[in-house]
Amino acid sequence: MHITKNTRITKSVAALVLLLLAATVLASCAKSGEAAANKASLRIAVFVPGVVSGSPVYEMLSEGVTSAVNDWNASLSSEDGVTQATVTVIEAGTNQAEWSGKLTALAASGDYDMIISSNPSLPELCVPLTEQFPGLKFILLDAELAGNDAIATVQYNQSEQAYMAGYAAGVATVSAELAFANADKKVALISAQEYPVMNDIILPYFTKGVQAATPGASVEFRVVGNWYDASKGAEIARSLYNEGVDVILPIAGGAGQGVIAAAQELGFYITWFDDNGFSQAPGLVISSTVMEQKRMAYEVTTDYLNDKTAYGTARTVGVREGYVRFVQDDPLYLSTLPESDRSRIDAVYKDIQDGFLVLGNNNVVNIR
Ligand code: RBF
Repeated sequence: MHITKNTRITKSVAALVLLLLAATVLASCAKSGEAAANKASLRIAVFVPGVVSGSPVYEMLSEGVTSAVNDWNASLSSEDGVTQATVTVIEAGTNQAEWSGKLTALAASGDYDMIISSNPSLPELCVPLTEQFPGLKFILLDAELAGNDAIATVQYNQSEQAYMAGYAAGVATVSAELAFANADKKVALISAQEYPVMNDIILPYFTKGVQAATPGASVEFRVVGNWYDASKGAEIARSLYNEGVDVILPIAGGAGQGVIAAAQELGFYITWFDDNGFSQAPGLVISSTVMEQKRMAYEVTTDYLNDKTAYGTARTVGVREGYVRFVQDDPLYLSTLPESDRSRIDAVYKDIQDGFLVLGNNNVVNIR
């Protein structure tokens, strides 16, 4: 009896325990299944190859992604039961030798479903990771790679961007009204480092723009050696000024701040790149040729959250698509450059907008 009773009790306890266990397992399965389903496309890492501060391309990247995620989360109704999207910005720092290891660690953490980044060196770092970590997606701006079904890229037409920056510099260096324009027809590009897009597109098209505005003008090219050293940037700018350069295009991240400081100290002009830089040195910045990276980062992130990313594709966008823009409406553009100079620059920009001046593939085609 005893034994039977005990056995019965033991049996019912065991059954209860089993039931409870099964319920717990089922519940946790459902929970993790649900979490997995919800999380499957919502954990985003912004991988910054460098540091955000001082680099317009990275500021626009992180701002655009963050605001897309915030808007997406705000749009979710509480009844949706959908996990909110998350975004984490990770700065890889200025030691480029460490980027690959840091990117691999990020992928291996399993904490992210999509990594978004920006600069032309990223595709080759990401391709091996798409094989190692299937399911992980990459969206790369300011980069180009087609044919990998875990990677989508968008590049800007930097032939147009550099040509406009050069044209403005070429006009300014011979301006009759700009106080710091000297008699030498000399401008310069200071780059943080040499890289294929710089050597094959930005410098050549900057030069073409300068010489289209002012035949016979010369373009000096100098390299800082990193994307952060403002005092080196200033030192290079000073020596260029002493050689007769009166307009400089800095593409140097934080080192560009040194070029601005030198312009304020000595009196020369800046043709700015990537974002609107007029307010950096009012009266000395003669132009800003921007890439709409914040809007692009917002749009590609929103597409991703809506499962609309076209992986495997490489998009190129420029002036006519509205993602490369010469800033004409800033009051500082209007007050810094005289009308006679602006009308020359604006006419060339209009030709690009209207499709009469086609820039790219190492060509300048004027079809008027
Ligand atoms: N641009 C920046 O503004 N800041 C950077 O730290 C930066 N790092 C770069 C590193 C590499 C390896 C390469 C290839 C480009 C880098 N760029 C950087 C340049 C950027 O991609 C772009 O060409 C310029 O901003 C001009 O649009």
